[in-house]
Amino acid sequence: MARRIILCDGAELARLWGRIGTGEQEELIWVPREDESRARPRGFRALQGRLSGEGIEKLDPKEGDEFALVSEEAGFVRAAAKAIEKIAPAAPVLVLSDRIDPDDLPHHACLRRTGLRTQIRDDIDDEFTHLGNLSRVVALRNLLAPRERVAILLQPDPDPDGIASGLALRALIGRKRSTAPMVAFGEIERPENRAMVEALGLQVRTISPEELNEFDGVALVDVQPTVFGEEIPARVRSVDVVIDHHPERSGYDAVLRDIRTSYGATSTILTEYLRAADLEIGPKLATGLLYGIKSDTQVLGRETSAHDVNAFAFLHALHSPALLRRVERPAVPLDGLKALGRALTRSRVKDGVHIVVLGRVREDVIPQAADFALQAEGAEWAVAAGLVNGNIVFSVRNVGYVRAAGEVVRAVVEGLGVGGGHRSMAKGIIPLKAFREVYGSTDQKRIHDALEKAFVKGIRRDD
Ligand SMILES: [Mn+2]
Repeated sequence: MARRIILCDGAELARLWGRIGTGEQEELIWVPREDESRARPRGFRALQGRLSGEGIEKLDPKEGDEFALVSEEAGFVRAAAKAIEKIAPAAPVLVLSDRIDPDDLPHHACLRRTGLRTQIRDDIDDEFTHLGNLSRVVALRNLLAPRERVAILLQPDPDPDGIASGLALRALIGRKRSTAPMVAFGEIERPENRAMVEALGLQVRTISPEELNEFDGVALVDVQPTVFGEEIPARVRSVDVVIDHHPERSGYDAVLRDIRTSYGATSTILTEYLRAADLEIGPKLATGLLYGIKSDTQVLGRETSAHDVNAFAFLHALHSPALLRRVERPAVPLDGLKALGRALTRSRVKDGVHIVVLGRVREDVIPQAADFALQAEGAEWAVAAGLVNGNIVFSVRNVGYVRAAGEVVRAVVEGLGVGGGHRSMAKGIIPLKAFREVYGSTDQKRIHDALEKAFVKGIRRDD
């Protein structure tokens, strides 16, 4: 087990540490002061010859060990940091001090400062978690800094979690769109995802796998290389960085890999990175990450970890509610609203199901119409359907405590089209041709009645 080597400057601070209580990973070292009595604080080893002697070498740090310096003297911290750098150049250092001015801290590749008496045990554990994240950020920056052009590769049809994570990674490595563009092998297709990039003024470039060779650094967020299938070029099989929360896959190389499958969103990992690095998070980035977590966890529903909740709370204080509203409720074209108006004059709530058939509309109108239709009194389910490119596209919403929407949609489209989704949201697509073959016509009344019948049946099944 990796150690936390705690160096306390003098017996008084050592005793204070002892009173706070010690963790089992901690190795307690007392650095006696010149004028100090020989009485060794309980639980501590004395560092013979102070920081300059052989004592420090005998600590024999291993990879993964971390240090803490407990002191109120900048001189001690500087000397200790220097001594540690000699025996363990890569080891992270946590400085615990209430009085040292941050400007007086030594320059060190991975050093974090926090309070001392102001801390309680849980906070110290948290700080080590931040330090662990900072170590990853430092490694990430060291790896990517010399690369001229870095591709931030997202999954095809990137979703809000991937897009926000890409934006955060770019901020972490201090790049702009020109030197670290977000790229994907497919267009952003889902209207909700397009709404996000439009509202936040982002760009995701669609590239071919071969175009990846134009970059001298490749970082994947919210996706792992083997997702792209067997035909992927070598450049994607051996990348620089992979940060993801999906199940770990094999069959590829990454210099830095951070896969956290217990997390509900990659945006949570990146939020922890940003926090650990003490980077200022503007409202745009905070809103993107907040929405990334919100959409990947179905608003902190299933498969949400305490990390996601913490990150969400942290981002919530920084995000822009106006911007979030624009992402979640993008502008609806007037003819879309009029189509909804006409559909509502004909709609009814039957057995808790509210169906609105919009006719020909822009696709992004459909999910918003479904959200709105769910507000009808007595409705537990809402289905909004529209005609898009020769298909009947429909969005489904429910109140959450009923059957899973994705399940019902799969039953409804069986043998006709494709569909799926989550507990309270789902989407289905039925080609008009397939619908006509089964129902004889594709007029709006026929679509309404067919969907109503299929949904009522699908929802009541096995009840
Ligand atoms: Mn994700």
